Amino acid sequence: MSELVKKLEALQVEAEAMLTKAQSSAETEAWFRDYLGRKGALTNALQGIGSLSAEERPLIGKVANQVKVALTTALEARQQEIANAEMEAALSAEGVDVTLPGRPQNVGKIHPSNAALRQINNIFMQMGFQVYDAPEVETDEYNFGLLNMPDGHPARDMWDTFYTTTPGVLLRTHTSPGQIHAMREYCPQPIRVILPGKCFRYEDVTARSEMMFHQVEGLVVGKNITFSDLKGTVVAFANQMFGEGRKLRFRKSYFPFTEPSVEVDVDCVLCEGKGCRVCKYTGWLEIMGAGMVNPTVLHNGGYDPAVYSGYAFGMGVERSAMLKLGVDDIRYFFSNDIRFLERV
Ligand code: 2NL
Repeated sequence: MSELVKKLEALQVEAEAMLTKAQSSAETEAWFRDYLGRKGALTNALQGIGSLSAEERPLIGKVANQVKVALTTALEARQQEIANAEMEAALSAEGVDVTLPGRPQNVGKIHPSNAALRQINNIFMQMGFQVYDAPEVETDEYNFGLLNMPDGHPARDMWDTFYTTTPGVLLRTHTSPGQIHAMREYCPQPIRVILPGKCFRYEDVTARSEMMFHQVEGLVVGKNITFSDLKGTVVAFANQMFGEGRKLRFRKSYFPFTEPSVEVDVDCVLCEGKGCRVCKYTGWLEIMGAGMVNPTVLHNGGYDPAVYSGYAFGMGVERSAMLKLGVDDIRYFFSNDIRFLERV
């Protein structure tokens, strides 16, 4: 009997010693199999219990139970230690050092077309112009007919046009049809509007022309509006857009919807008139077309040309941005090259 008790006590000592060597959950599981499992050392040691006398059996049973409880308690304690250690290790391995510097994020930027468009809008809004919004899909009548270009008018060739499959419906080639809408909406009140937006031309895409681009057009209609008003407005605009003290040049030109018509140049912002790549060595940059609204167009808008007069102008937004920034290819604006979008 005392032999079996000694055996059990020795087993406990050994098992406890082995348990301290277990370093992981897997190792404590193996230890459990070795000592407490169905085929473990404790079960093994108790195999001889059947041959013991009825007096001896309860004592051995009691000792065996004490050993089992002691080992089970020790196992739980060891498991807890290991779990804590594993948690510690995981925390220090995955730990976040909040004092490290952050990674810089790419922030979005206003597209250069929209930036230029907003700048132009702001300059005219400060001068009392209202922004008027109009459709990009138009009728032949609004895009050409009411602008003094009836069917077969040779000036229609100035605009290569995207037609839709619906007869008489097209993508506007300029923002001018919106000005007719504005006149018909506001007539007979005086008007001072600008019309920013997309225009479409059926053209080969080159460094100088895209099939979609933005325009800003302005229209002023009232009594006693003169060419001087147009000049004063254009000078004020050019000084804000291209820099104070710009020289301006008005050249005679032709548009079917204005008479007289002019094209406006500023002295080159890059070379200040000396001649460079951007101004093609002329010293001048063309910034807009303009003129006094043709009486036929005033009449089409609902205004009596004997009582009312007006001026109008139009400019390409990407073109203006290219001149200001010295960009030499309009395709950069619409090719989504992040290097361009970030730089300008
Ligand atoms: C250019 C020239 C221009 C207009 C647009 C206009 C509109 C109406 C009546 C009269 Cl409703 N004129 N617009 C006038 C002159 C020039 O644009 O080179 N644009 C890029």
